Amino acid sequence: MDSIGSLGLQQQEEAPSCPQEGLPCPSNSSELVQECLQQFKVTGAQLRQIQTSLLDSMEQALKGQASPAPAVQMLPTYVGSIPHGTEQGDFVVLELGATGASLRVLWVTLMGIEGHKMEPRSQEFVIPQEVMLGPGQQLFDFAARCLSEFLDALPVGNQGLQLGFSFSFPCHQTGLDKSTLISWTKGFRCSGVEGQDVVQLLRDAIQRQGTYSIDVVAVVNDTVGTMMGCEPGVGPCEVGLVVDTGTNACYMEEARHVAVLDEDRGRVCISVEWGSFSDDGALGPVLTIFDRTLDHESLNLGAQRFEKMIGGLYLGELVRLVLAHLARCGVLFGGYTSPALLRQGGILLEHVAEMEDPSAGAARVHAILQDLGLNPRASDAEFVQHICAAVCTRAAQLCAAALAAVLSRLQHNREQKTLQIAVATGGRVFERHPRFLSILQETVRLLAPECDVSFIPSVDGGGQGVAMVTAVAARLAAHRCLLEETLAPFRLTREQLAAVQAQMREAMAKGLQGEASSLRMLPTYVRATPDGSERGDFLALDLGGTNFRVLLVRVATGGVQITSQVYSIPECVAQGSGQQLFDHIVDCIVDFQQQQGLSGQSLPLGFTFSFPCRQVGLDQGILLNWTKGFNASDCEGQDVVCLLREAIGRRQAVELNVVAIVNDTVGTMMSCGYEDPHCEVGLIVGTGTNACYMEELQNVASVAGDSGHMCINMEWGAFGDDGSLSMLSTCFDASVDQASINPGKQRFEKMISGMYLGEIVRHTLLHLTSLGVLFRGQQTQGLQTRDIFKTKFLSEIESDSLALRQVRAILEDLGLSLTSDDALMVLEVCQAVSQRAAQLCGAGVAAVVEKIRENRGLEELTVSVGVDGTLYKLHPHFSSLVAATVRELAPRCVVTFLQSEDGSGKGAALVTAVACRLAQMTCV
Ligand code: 0WK
Ligand code: BGC
Ligand code: BGC
Repeated sequence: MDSIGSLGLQQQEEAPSCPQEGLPCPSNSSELVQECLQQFKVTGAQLRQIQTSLLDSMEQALKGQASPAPAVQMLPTYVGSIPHGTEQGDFVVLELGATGASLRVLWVTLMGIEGHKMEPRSQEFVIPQEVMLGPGQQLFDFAARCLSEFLDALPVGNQGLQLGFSFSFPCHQTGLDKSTLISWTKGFRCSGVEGQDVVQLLRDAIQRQGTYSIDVVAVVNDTVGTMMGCEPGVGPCEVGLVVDTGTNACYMEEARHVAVLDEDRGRVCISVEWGSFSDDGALGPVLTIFDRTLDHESLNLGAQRFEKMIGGLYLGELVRLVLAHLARCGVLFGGYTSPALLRQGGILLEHVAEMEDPSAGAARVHAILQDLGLNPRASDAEFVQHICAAVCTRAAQLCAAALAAVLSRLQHNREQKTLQIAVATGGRVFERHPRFLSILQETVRLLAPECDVSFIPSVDGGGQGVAMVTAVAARLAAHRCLLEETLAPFRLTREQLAAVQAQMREAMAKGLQGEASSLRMLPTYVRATPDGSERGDFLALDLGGTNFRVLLVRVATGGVQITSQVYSIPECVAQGSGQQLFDHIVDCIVDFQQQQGLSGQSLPLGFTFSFPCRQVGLDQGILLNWTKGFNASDCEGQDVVCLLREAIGRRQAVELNVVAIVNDTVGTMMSCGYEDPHCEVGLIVGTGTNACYMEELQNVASVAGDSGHMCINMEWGAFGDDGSLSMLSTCFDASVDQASINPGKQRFEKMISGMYLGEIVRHTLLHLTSLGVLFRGQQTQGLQTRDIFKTKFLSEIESDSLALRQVRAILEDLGLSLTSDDALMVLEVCQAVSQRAAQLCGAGVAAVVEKIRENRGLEELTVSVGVDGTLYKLHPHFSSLVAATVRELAPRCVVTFLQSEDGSGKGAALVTAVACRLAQMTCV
């Protein structure tokens, strides 16, 4: 183990003077030795106290408690997933800090096949003392030189190399490759590094060295490398424990418990940094005068108190301080001391490990003490062995108490009565010290009896593990690139959205003039929004959305009362014959009338028919084409009011007075207009999507008259059917369109509405799976099933309150087994698809409100938009994204979005009521 210098202790020569301050010299030697040994005895109660207090500090730190500052730091490491075992490739690993005054460079080849392993090549470099205490740049330049020297010996040519940086000091990580040093420990004290991003410092040094192109992909704490280097097949190690020059542990914590992460999904590896644990209440009673002396003479006074009782850098020193004390008291070595005994760092871990090793025997102890310039008597050797054992036993017990705290935390997280867990161990105290592990195991069994712990020595000090993290980081980075590449076409720029807005304006103008346009701009013969004077009972039908509804709408002074009944339209009816469909509709009406005791009454009926109809009157609508999965025969080109009346006619004893047919956008506008007269736009974003608005009659070429207004059903679902949106269309949109029953049609709708978003996501997930980015490249039957990924899943997955496990549950129901990275990527795909939909919808609304503003030559327009549709109403972010896009693209319009409470059935009844009122006025 390291020389005195690297012990992190200040240089001091100790004068062979009287016994140490505060310690009486008792009468006989063994009593004094016993007295010293006693000091290192830690009781079960004290260990439990330390375990409990450390657990409290861990929980305080996880919660982000600032004051009092928790005794441990609990640093997130951005390592969220355990290796697949499929990681492969060649990686360079640079280890700095784990083993004190040396750094190690490794070349690790991961075979990517479980259990297949190539022995890493490595080289160790001793770090000169002045480099450990000098300027930071010097240290990183030293590291970069060692890297080159190591690579010079290997046939690497000028290939780009990926490097994993094992940096064993407390760091704030803000990414797998971004880490700021909090404070040096273990004898390092370079200037200009604390508070800096050590990855950048290494990158700069490698740059300055300029010999190899090395990409520093990941930085990890040595405990993480140890945990990740766990022999495959042993079952994932979820704790990494290092006792080398310093000591520390990491473990997999639930991300939702880590306040700083603000992530409620998956697990994340936390570096506990228990070396800084210093709760006086718990540690005070076990701290000896020797611990205080050691700390007092250390480079970092008062810091890393717990580490200074366990770390290999300090065990030798503690033994030395005890031996020096006992020698001065004349109890050992005949009261003779030697320069080595009085010199800090004179006794190293190796010495202690050997001297304590029962197999070493007294002869070996003698030899070591003689090497230290001492002339031991027979009894001295035995005493020295006891003292070594006492110091190391305490270290192992304290380490066990800390580990037991971590195990209790895991047990708490897993809500398991008994916890079965594998702990990866690393560090030369484990390798060199004969009994450290067994004492640790024994004490853990005492302190955490319900935990079944298997200790797995890490194969090569964590090098393999660091390469694993680097491979995972490289894989995640590569997957992230592929994910970004795949999602980039969904990320629309302001310019692209403004272009959609302008194109829509152009298509609107052409449509209104009756010129060729993908926007039909259909007059609806609704000339005014309700003025509140409407009265009466009306029947209303609402066909075309998720549900078919029959409604009784009572419009009275006190407002509007609605009684409604939802009926299903089976796919076979929606795609059967027209006669069958309209007979089914009449069946529902009759059923509703019977239920409401309206049989035989012929109430005025308003028919919300949410499909493109060329209206030639309020009660005449020629169906232009079906959309949204409807495809009943013999309807397109027909007047659907006639089809309904014929169906009524086929049904004996039913009389219905069909007064108006309205589109659901119109019904929604009217319904909201009843409350807010500014409501002059109707918007549907549900199964399908569409909008209507009040246009100046003079601008509607197909309708006579040039004063007043006419509500125009834009049928914007068909926008882009002329190819004008092809620059935005992705291959996934094309797949969805080709698989639809109306390929080439409703292109705008197929990028926005609920019937299609789930399918766009499914096709995108299939593509990412084929790239190996998702689900380990495993294509599942589930994911290949059409319409299996419902659009409502997007709303659920994107909801802020949903933890990752629920996202996982949705996907596992689809037969997908996935990692948290997968689930996070599925979330990003959903976000990209729904965001594009909302922005396109926003660009459409911006085009409409700007048209109204310009129609009226207003500087600024205040207008409300009545909205309905499941996607708009249920998706957690859709509505706010639409509003934000409208604010961006139509800054001179103050737009209020009114969510329709009663659906468009009420609107249809109001249109009917207006028609009846106007009809009465013309009769009078
Ligand atoms: C409810 C309206 C109905 C419209 C539907 C659209 O009453 O007219 O068609 O919203 O939303 P969807 O049910 O398709 O999600
Ligand atoms: C450092 C830890 C490291 C441990 C073991 C401690 O001094 O603060 O980051 O994991 O030593 O090397
Ligand atoms: C139809 C429109 C309807 C919209 C919303 C579209 O598929 O063509 O008429 O307004 O869906 O339901």
